[in-house]
Amino acid sequence: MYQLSDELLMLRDTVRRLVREKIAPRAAEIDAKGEYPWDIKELLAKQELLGLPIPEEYGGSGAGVLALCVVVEEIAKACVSSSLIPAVQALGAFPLLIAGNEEQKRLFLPRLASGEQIAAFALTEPGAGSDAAAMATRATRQGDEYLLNGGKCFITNGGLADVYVVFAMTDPQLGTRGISAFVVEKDRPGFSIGKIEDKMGIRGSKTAELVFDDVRLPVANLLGREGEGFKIAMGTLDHSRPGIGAQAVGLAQGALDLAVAWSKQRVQFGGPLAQLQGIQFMLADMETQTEAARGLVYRAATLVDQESREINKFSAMAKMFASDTAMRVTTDALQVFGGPGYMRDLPVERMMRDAKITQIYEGTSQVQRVIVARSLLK
Ligand code: COS
Repeated sequence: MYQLSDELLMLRDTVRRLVREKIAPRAAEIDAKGEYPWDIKELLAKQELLGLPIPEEYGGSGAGVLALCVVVEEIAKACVSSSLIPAVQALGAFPLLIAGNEEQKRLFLPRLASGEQIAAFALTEPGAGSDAAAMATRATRQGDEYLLNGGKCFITNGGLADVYVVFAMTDPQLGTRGISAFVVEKDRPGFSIGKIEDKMGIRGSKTAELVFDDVRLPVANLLGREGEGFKIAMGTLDHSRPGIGAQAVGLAQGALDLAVAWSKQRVQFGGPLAQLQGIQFMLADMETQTEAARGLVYRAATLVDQESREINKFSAMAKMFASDTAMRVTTDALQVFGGPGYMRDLPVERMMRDAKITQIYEGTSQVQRVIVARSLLK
């Protein structure tokens, strides 16, 4: 199955301490203000936690996707918004790792690994959500350049990122084989940021619309070959979905820990809630589901690190099972708290709001089921 090495256990302990001392005390404020936590991004960069899946030759630590998952899980136990910082840095780096040429890797990856620059991954459009191939953004070749027109929506780090990996149609006649991937730097003329979203959860993470109006891109900004964009996007998601699974596991564990502590301390009917079998059964189910989700997430991450051919199915199963678990466990944790849990004074309502997005972004739970079923039936 999976096993955390001594190095990963040490990494987990270091991050656990960092989260307890520096991140957990900021979580409620980050959510309430809805502001990107620049201080925490700097902290994670200083601890060299933004380049975990990037090989050492490109400035990262080369620790891999299982290491990324361990880190994301620990941060998400206390603050999901902050856990997005390493997760989305990886999401933006994966297309470069998968399809970038040597020059592109050397140009972009070291600055992402160090945190000097922030990355974003731009696939979704108003008319292309689950059906990612239905995108309308066009890139038209003109001599040594591409002219990019259209827009993207719901882009994490939109407006904050320095480097965007953008997917666009280069030949609409070819469907998924007519999509190409480009690196778009933030200061390209014609590139602007549209609406900034006001979200239910992950409020410390910025989500924005991107607008491309005759943006000129040199051919050197094409990732892979023309027409390979859809495979690059799907391959990227196969690499990144365990990270969302890890975020969901962290959320579930964080909420469960709070529910256990509350059940021992809260007195009703003459004794602690924990004496009631109705509560005990809920806690037992939450623990079992969380541990099962963790097993699947670590397994998927290990397979990604091993460059297994099975990552498509395992990443989908891990993300689906863990995010559905996070939604159930945070909902039940709030139920254990009762009325006080519904109030903004306690973190459990934030966790329930934050859990919802894990069932939606990087492919809905329904899309993950499509992927698993296709891999069984092909
Ligand atoms: N890795 C590499 N190639 C892949 C792939 C993967 N994981 N998945 C599909 N492909 C290839 C297929 O092999 C096929 O190639 P050929 O043209 O050579 O046959 C091509 O891509 C098209 O694949 P498919 O027919 O499966 O594409 P669909 O349009 O049916 O899309 C789903 C499949 C629904 C799975 C896809 O659109 C998806 O994942 N949607 C969710 C997108 C998402 O996660 N959005 C969130 C935004 S990112 S935060």
